[in-house]
Amino acid sequence: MTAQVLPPPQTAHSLNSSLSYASSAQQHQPAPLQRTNHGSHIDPEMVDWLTPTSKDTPLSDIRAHYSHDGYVWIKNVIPRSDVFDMREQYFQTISPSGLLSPDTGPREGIFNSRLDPTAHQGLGATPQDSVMQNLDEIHASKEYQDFLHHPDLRDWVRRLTGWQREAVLKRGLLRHNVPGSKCPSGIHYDQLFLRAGDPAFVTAWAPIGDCAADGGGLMYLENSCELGERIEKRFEAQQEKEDMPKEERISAYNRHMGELGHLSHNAETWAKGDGLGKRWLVANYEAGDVVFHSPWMIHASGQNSDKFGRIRLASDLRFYEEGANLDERWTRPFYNGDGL
Ligand SMILES: O=C(O)CCC(=O)C(=O)O
Ligand SMILES: [Fe+2]
Repeated sequence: MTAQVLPPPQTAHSLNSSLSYASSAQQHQPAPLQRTNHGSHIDPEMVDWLTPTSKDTPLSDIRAHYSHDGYVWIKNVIPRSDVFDMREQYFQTISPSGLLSPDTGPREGIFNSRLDPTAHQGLGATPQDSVMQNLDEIHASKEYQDFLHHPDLRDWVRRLTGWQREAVLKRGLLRHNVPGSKCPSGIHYDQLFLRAGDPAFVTAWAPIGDCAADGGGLMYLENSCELGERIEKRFEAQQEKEDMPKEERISAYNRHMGELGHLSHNAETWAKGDGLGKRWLVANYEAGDVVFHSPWMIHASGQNSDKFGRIRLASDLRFYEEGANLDERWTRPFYNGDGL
């Protein structure tokens, strides 16, 4: 029997005012200031709240929300203690770099504010060579590979998509972002990095710890799936015109791409221009939450300005339906130099 596949985001449903996910007390508060990678504040008019969804929302509404908005942020998917175990394991493994504040533990993950943040960047930005071996180790660890297979997470993937069986890409990523450092992730949609496969996956983004809205979590460009798809079509047309070899076309780092494969690192100027004036949606994430987003949804991480000095740690992982045409380059755990 063929498994049911979600309709493409934003094409299958018109906005339906009866959707029950819509309101939250925080949406009446102004969102906190966000910084671009250059350190300036983003115009507050361009920032609003992401909409949370509770687990007991009817499944049809959850699916409609994902299809219409390109994301669904589900609360309490994974037990908090499992998430904090992963946080502890990560900071334990990379603590030889000395980034933790003295007298605090790896489960807390507090940055030593006496250090230079730019010397302690994580994956997605430019980590120092000395930490690379530890990053290889944690990504290959049983604890992290088990996390990618967390039964509660996978259960939600199947519920959301209707797939009978899902395949998780072993190349999940753990990205830390210390207060004051560059954002690990510039503006992008995920298909840009997974071009060798079909845009038929679902990304699960999980904060590994609590992460306040000014703590460097993901921010999503509202209603941006069509725009993401259009931008990719433009790239494809250019590549076609130039008869670019396939290996270059599937690279997120070919000559048409920006720094580190991203569309831009300036969340304000880009959103006002190429982003068509759309707003960034931000959130107070808690350990256990998962945001599922579409391959075309445009997003970036904010700069971490956490007032408690917490290091933002998050993981992104991707699921296809079993048997789908997936990007084989992502089927091995991350290692330094894998070129992706
Ligand atoms: O955690 C990040 O900074 C980036 C994650 C991301 O881009 C994703 O989950 O697709
Ligand atoms: Fe992404």
